[in-house]
Amino acid sequence: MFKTFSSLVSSALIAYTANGQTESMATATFMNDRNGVDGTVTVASGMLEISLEVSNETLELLNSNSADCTTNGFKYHIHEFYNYNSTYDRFYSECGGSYTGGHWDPWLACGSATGNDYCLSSNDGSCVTGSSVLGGTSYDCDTDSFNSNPYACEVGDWSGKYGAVMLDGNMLTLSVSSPYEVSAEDLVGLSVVFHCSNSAGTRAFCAGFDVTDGTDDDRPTQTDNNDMVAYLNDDSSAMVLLSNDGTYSIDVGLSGLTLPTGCGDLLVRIYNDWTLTTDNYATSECDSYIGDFYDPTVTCAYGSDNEFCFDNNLCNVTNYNYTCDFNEYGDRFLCAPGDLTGKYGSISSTGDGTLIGYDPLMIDLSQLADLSVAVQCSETWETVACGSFQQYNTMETTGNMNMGSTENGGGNEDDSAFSITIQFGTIMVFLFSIFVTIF
Ligand SMILES: [Cu+2]
Repeated sequence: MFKTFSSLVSSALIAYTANGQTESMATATFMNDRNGVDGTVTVASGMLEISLEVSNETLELLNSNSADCTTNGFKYHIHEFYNYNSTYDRFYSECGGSYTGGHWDPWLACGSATGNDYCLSSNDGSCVTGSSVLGGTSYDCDTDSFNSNPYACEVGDWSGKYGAVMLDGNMLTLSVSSPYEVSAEDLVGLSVVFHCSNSAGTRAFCAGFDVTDGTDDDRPTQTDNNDMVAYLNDDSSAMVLLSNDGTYSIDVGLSGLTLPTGCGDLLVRIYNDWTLTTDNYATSECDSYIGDFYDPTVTCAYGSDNEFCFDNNLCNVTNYNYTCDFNEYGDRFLCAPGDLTGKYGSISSTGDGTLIGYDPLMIDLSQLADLSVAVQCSETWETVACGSFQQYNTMETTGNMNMGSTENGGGNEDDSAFSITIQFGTIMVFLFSIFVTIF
């Protein structure tokens, strides 16, 4: 069973690599002879690195024009665009709103400088208040709130998420990473803007991003989070398993499901409740157990009861349409984190009922503890199976170890035999090495 799973996962990873989705590198380049700022801001494989040297003349200019510009370091954000013919670095008013826009905020966290038109702060006709996922009405993004809920921060509010970058002599140096960070390709056409840390937040310097071939480094994993699983049948052979390394393995247990006529393909989506106390799965009456669609980034996808959604229209804008194009960099942030089908594809009702792969923007698994998953008909929205999320325990002995394979489960004997074989092999290697040492 272990072999089956690992070979499935590695073939999924190979497929992911073969899809041309290996990480590139985005670089914003600052050249000393332009504005006295020299170095780069780079993004690759979920890592953000800043290495800039600011000349004495430039520091004096910044501080003489804006009191306390550099005392508490610089703030820095991804801005929506770079309205120039080149990505060269610029200074002061050349970094203004007409050239760089507001903060890039596809998850609708809605800080005061957001560029997202659906934020109340940016547009009269709009409605979304700051960091609404935390339940309040004002923007709340610092390192702590980002660590507790990544959807609380504007994706582009780097200094909110990681803290201001402080001058060390003339150097600004930073290296941080997160599984929720942008990929290089998300930054095509976007810019980085550094601001004074004074209350005015004066725009100091900026540059556009260039995207080039990068590394094959792995993206960061959700190291502090447990793998989460929702079982969908009584022998736990059907499950939705989301892992902290970004891999997923889904088996809806197709042979055990009774599909209504006209069901169409099957959708897999995350819901925000579980009220069935007697069991952790169901194949009927699901709609009374699962609550509403889990929608932390205010997408207003089908079933969302987010307070800013009105019959699936965000802020009651009638021509709003939820779109999820997960293969399109930048746009992939518009997919609801719980729209597994939107991200991974639907499941054919005539196939084997499984989906496995790698998600470079895996949902924050720490949010799933009280949540559930639903398997639904794409044509009728009927829910044909559901289950509640729990921590996935790889050592558990009650459920079987069938991980999305179409083979039969019930592999406990196999597993113990496998483990005994390993231990026997280890002992033999140990004895052999003693033998070699002696003779
Ligand atoms: Cu900014």
